[in-house]
This record gives sequence, C-alpha cells and structure tokens, in this order.
Amino acid sequence: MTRVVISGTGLYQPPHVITNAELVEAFNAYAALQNKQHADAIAAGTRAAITNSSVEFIEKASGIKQRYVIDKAGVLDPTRMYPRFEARADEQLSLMAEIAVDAAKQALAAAGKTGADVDAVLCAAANMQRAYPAMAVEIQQAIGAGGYGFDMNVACSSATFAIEQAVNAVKAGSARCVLVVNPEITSAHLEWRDRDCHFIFGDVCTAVIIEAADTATSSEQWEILGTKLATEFSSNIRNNFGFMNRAEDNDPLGRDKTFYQEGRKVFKEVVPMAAAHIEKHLHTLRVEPTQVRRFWLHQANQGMNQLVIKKLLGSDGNADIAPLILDEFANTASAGSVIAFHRHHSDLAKGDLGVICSFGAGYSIGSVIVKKR
Ligand code: CO8
Repeated sequence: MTRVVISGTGLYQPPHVITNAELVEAFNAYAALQNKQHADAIAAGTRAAITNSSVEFIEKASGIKQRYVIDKAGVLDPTRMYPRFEARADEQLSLMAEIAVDAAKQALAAAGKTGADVDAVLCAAANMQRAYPAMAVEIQQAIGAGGYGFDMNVACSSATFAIEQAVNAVKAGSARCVLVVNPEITSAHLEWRDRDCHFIFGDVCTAVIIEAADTATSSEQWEILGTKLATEFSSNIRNNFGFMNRAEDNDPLGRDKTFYQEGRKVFKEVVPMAAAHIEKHLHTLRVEPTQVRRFWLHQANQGMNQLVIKKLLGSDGNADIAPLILDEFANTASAGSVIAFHRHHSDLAKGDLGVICSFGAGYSIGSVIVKKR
C-alpha cells in the first residue's frame, strides 16, 4: 500500500491588516450615514436604525482581533464597504491564481520540489473567482506543472476534502505529487455592512504538497494515516450568489448574495458534530483523543474550538493542544486549519500524532490524521 505524506506547506498573507478598532470605526461611520439618510423612515417606524458594532463584542463572541485583507481602503470606506479590485484582462494571471501561486511556491520550496514535479493541482476554496476556465488549470500552467487540475468547493471544508482527493490520487497512481491550494478571498463575499457578521472573515491562501512517501525528500514529513469526510445538509450558513441570479430576476446584489448565517445555531449544531466525527475517525485507527499531540482545528470561533476540545479530551485544552490563529487571521474559511498546521507543527517530535479538522457550511466536516515521520 502506497504511503502518502504532506511534505510541504505554504502561506500567502495579504499586505493589509484591519484591526477590530478600525473595522468598528468604519462600520459605525457607515451606520451613522445610513441612519442620517433614512432619518424620516426611522422616525416613522418603517425602517430600523442600524446599531453600532463594538470591539468588545467581537473579541468576546469570537476571539478575533484583526484580519488580513488584499484591499483595505474599499472595505473601510463607509460609502463603499467592500474591497476594490482592478479588473484584469484575460491574458493576466487572475487574483485567485496569483495568491495561490505565491503560497504554492513556498510549499514547493518546503517540499524540495519544483512545479515540474507536480502532476495534479486542486484549487479548493469556499468561493471561486469565475466559473471557468478552472483556476486550478491556470495555476497548473503558472507553476509549470503537468498532469491535470480542477477546482472544488466544499465551503470551509474545501481543504480537507481536497487533501482526501489528493491522497486517493497518489494511492491510485493517477498522480505522484499533488498541489492543493486554498485561495480564500473572503473579503469579496463577506457582507461588511452587516453588524452580525462584518468581523468574521479575512483573506489568505494556503498550499499543501501531498506525495508518496518514497518520493518525499523534505526534512519534515507527515504521514497521512487516514482521512474522513462527512456532509449533512443545512441552510444555516449560506450564500445564494450564482449564475442563475440573472435568470431569476432577483437582485444580483441582494443580501442573500453574500455570506449569511444563523451563527448561534451553527455554533450549537457543529460543535457536537465535529467532536463526534474526530472521535469516530480516531477510533477507526484505535487511537484515543488523549493520545493526539495536536489538533489543528477550523478557525471560526475560539469558543467553538474550546468546546470541541473539551468534548474530546474531557478537560480544557490550551494553545499547545489546539493552537488558535483566528485572533490574527479571523476566519479564513477552508484555509484556517491549514494555517494552524503550517504555523504550529515544527515543534512536534517524530511519531507524534495530529488531527487537521475543518467544519463549515454544508454542513461539512473533514478530518486528516497525520503522524510525524
Ligand atoms: N457588535 C455589538 N453587538 C453585536 C454585534 C456587533 N458586531 N453583533 C451582534 N451583537 C449583539 C446582538 O444584537 C445580540 O444582542 P442582544 O442579546 O441584545 O439581542 C448579542 O450581541 C448577541 O448576538 P448573537 O447571538 O448573534 O451573537 P453570538 O454570541 O452568537 O456570536 C457569532 C455571534 C460570533 C457569529 C457566533 O454565533 C459564532 O461564531 N457562531 C459560529 C458560527 C460560525 O463560526 N460560522 C462560520 C462557520 S462556517 C465557516 O467558517 C465558513 C462558511 C462557509 C464559507 C463562506 C466564506 C465566506
């Protein structure tokens, strides 16, 4: 049986930081402008005033302190409240491909590989920049890879679901070395004008190299002992943007065309699902959760991760057992658990076990059990 390893990871980090204080200041300026513009309707009771956001709420409810974004000015402009990206000609590398190539180059360098060694590219993210041609094929060409590429979307679980496809491809022999990239330009599909969610997301791109153990040469390798995917339909996290919007004659910029959620329900329903999923997966390998050295969990909410760990271990975790990166990056959709792995794996010892786990819209949950070689 072919043994498969993660032999390198990479991280593209956007140039701009938005702190909670800056975010709240922009939101409250937007609220003041809107409330002034609609003062008559608000006074007549036909329209609700927009309530201010607060740094205290954001930090207490989520643990998020800041986020990285590709464009800051557009997001913080109270008359705009979304990023400004220049349209690119078809001949130019697309923005999603550009950040994916940046992360991919780092992952390739870490794995001691070049683009020519790669024979499959999976571009896995919660939103795609366009319908086609696939971003993965553009990235494949940009790094000089052979083989094939395709895009896939399982919302926040896109990375772990892609890792399973990569492992299967290497085991089946359809690829030798797979690049998985997760370009998450969340700033373009977050509703920055909605107080309930304006603080949640940040931009980033992660990359992972997956190959057969006998071709891997990097100094650090993680054997993938198993992967387990699960989905269960829910509309509690949703985005109705799509190619049918025009035909449906509804508002292409309507509120439901960006991210929206029932945050409380998601919190309550996903925590037990994620804990049970990880436990079941570990048991298939006869491993108890307490034998796991580190959990690299999806990064949506600090309280969620603390509860998942408590359910698994029967005690409170800490930053060593389950590192948090969401304070710095916010929720980066599918990239979150991979950033946690990328940032926090080098200190582990040979033989240590770890779990990369994502959970999100769908609902979808994906776990990857790894062992340091
Ligand atoms: N500032 C001040 N007060 C606020 C704010 C704000 N910004 N927002 C809400 N409040 C107030 C509310 O009005 C409410 O007041 P009151 O009690 O007087 O009615 C109070 O605060 C509590 O509001 P909520 O019940 O809404 O707040 P919660 O404590 O539930 O916290 C969270 C909200 C943080 C969103 C929380 O529910 C949460 O994190 N839930 C988990 C859900 C989650 O993480 N979802 C995302 C996971 S899926 C994913 O990661 C990716 C999805 C697919 C990819 C899409 C990529 C874009």
